Amino acid sequence: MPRRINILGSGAIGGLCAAGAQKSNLPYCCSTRDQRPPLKYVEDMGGQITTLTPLPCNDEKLDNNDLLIVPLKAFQLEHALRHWQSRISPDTAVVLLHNGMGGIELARDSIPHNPVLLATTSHGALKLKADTVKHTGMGSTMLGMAFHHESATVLRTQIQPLMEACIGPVIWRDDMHTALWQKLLINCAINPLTALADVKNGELAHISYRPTLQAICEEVCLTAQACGIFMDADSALEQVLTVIENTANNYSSMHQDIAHKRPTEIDAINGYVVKQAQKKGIDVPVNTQMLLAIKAL
Ligand code: KPL
Repeated sequence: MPRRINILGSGAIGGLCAAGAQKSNLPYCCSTRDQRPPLKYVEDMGGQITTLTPLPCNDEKLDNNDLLIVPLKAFQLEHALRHWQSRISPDTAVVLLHNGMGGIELARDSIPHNPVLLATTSHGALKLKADTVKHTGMGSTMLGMAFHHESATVLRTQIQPLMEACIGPVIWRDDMHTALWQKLLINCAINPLTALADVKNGELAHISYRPTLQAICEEVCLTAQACGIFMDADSALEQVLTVIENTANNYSSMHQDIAHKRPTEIDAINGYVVKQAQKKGIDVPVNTQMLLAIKAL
């Protein structure tokens, strides 16, 4: 009997996870907050619609037969982990799947004994309606341990195939910190610019955006290097351009947050870089400009 997959929230990436679990015939349930309507439909990139039929969620404490996937916004994590702390056993595996940084610290504080994995994805997904998600850009998902756990090897063999089914292809990373910085860089470049200019990701391929994208990449790479993570600005820009191309038809999550007047993840994205840069005495004017401009909206 495979682990039951518990997916939190009703966000677009959670929807992709649910559709993946369903297509692979894995037992899954979706926990939504308050009165929010549950997700019902997920349209794949070929236009085919999966109707979600999750197992009902019950109030039983999760155990080592469960996997808790937390595809929430960075700023929702603290509240969610505090809420779930008492609803999971110390051996329930938890996967945090969010943009930006801060998850490791929160997990260390609130669920220090649990096996916690981090995931970061470059799939594009969009909520078309309260109950409908569309997969708008093919990507991949990096997965690794958030911090040391004695059963890390066993966990990998159990959790990686489940995540592969939910939101594959999955690439296992022993250097998850580097993977997080690489994704952080992509979000620092694409998310604020698409939100400020009110455009789809693909628009950023226009040459007029190149100097800003390049400056963001250089600043993030300098900051990452000062934090002990090697990243090269030229290949970073190439990665950003590849994601722009692969998710051309997607509105970034920050664009959607601004468009729907929701709080954004700017503090965990460009804000995180600005904070780290300040600590290291590095000037990051373009990331600072992005942070202030998004906050001013
Ligand atoms: O992660 C994303 C986001 O929108 O938050 C990208 C990869 C930029 C896709 O839109």
